[in-house]
Amino acid sequence: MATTDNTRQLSINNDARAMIMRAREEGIETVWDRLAAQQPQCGYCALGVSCRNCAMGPCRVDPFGEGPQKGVCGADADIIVARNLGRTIAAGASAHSDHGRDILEVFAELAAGETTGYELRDETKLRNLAEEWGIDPEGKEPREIARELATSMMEEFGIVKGRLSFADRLPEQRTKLWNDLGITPRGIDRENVEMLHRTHMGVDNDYVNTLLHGLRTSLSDGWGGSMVATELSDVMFGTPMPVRSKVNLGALRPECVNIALHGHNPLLSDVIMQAAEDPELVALAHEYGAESINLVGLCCTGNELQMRKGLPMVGNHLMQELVLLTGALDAMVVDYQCIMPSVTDVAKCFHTVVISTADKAKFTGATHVSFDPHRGLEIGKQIVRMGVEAYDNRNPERVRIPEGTVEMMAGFSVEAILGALGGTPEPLVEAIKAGKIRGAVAIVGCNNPKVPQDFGHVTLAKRMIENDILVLVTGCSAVANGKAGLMLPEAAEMAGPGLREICQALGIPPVLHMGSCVDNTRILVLAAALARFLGVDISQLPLAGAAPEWYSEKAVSIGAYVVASGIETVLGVQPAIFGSPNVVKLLAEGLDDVVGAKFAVEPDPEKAALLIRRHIEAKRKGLGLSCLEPEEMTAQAA
Ligand code: BF8
Ligand code: SF4
Repeated sequence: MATTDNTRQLSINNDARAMIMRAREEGIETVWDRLAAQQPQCGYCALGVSCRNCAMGPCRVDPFGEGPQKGVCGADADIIVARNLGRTIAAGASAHSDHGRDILEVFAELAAGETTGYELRDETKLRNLAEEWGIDPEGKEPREIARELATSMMEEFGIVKGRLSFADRLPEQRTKLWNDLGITPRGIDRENVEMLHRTHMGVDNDYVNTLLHGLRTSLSDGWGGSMVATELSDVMFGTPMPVRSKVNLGALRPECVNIALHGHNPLLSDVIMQAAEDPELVALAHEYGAESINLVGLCCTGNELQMRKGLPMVGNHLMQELVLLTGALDAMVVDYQCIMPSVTDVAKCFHTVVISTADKAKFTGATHVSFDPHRGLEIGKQIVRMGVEAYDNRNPERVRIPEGTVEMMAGFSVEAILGALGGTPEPLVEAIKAGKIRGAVAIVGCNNPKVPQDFGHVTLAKRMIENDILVLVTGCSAVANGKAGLMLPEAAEMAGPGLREICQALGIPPVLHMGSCVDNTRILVLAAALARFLGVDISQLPLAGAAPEWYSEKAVSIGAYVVASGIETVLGVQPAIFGSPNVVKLLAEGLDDVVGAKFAVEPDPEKAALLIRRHIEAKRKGLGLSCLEPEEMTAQAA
């Protein structure tokens, strides 16, 4: 296999490039090799005009107008594209909401006193949530409140209530808009199931109607399942507060047992963190000659633990194979979502054990330890023990850990941000009014091997802060910006004068880590709080969203609920919709008249930055605030 160094086109991260080179030297296949082997990828699928929803097909519509224009059933490009997009949203929303349900079930079992290793760590948040949900917490024990809250939340997954309580957090303008459009989500599972129904052959054959339900489905995630996940995780594991941490492969320690926690759900990883401190297991690690047990995070499970406990991160999505290539990882513990099936193949080339833990997410080549919250701590210890034992098989001669880590801060929950501002959004609003902060952008989502890893996230974030736009990050974007050194208070030096002044006064970075991907709901909550404070709709605020390197169905759901909540969103990777000019027109133009926000697709982060700046200035103008005119802004930094 060739070992020429073209890795700059694959990642902007030195650690990643070093490990890609090692993979090539050793003939170990990675995601980039498989992407190359897939070329050319199917053009029909890329445009969204292929359908295999029934056995009369599969069908495809010819985008050049020469071949068939309808599937066997008569569905045209509009219907096929809308149905495919609808199913993509439903899959993403289901992933998030099923994660939320898993948290809720353990929360209910905790309330019933049936779990080990879990506590109600944030009682204030529990009481606040109870009140918000119409439960009187007065004179009740925390567990009793939790029981009532759990029941009430479970009712919102189905059709018992017909409404989502968290939607009460919206400004009234948005509530009315959703009601008028008929897109207020009625139940978390219900909207997803209905999307599968609607996209069965011969049900919803009106692409506009299908896409409106797509918005409702995504809202059942953002204001439903994901929000349940975030809020209950805070109650059980603690509401994040600013914390120092670090990132990069250098977080692996050659002298220690290294265990990576990968996936999305904090339920098991939190108890694993407790288990890793168990004196017996630490003693066992010593027996094997290791100094201690070192836990590191990957992807959003890592984000959850970094946000609450400062756990060091080894990387984001595209690092999951590369961390194995260090030869220093003894165990990779996975729960679910975004875990490439290939990790077990790469692990086989080393001594690393891959331990799957969710019964709904098994991996060929992994050892499965079934997670059971009733025996949480016991299972946590069992898993840590497996990691310690695997350390004994490590070949020190094969260990190659790139040196150094980058310091970063995490922990910016809404509570933490408002806390830093003195308990009210007013100082932030005043800074925006005065133009010191022009607005804010949420940069979220994944890595995608079609984009040089982290390039989109970091370039966009830099342009934003240089131009006094506060950046909020979650998911893999947070990890990317952490690696780039943008998530320390010192990074305020890189910001424009206004944002720099505010960050320095508050001692915060210009790029704020708000958590995992389900924690995008924190951004919704913050946006809604700002809008309510100002007495305006969310769509009037100088805000934008961006997903420069997205790959996942979950990211499509996120994009849709962000737009449906009134925040314009720029995607860096083309979604599979371009086979239907009508769908494109609806999403990129028409939606603006309907929900006050729309999508844009812009692969070049410099151009995306300009788009966002212009959008933010236009929103400022709408609010009667000082603003720059479009011609005053160029594609370069101010
Ligand atoms: O939920 S950003 S690659 S790890 S999907 Fe996955 Fe995308 Fe990363 Fe987290 Ni979110
Ligand atoms: Fe073809 Fe229609 Fe069946 Fe899709 S639903 S596979 S377009 S016949």
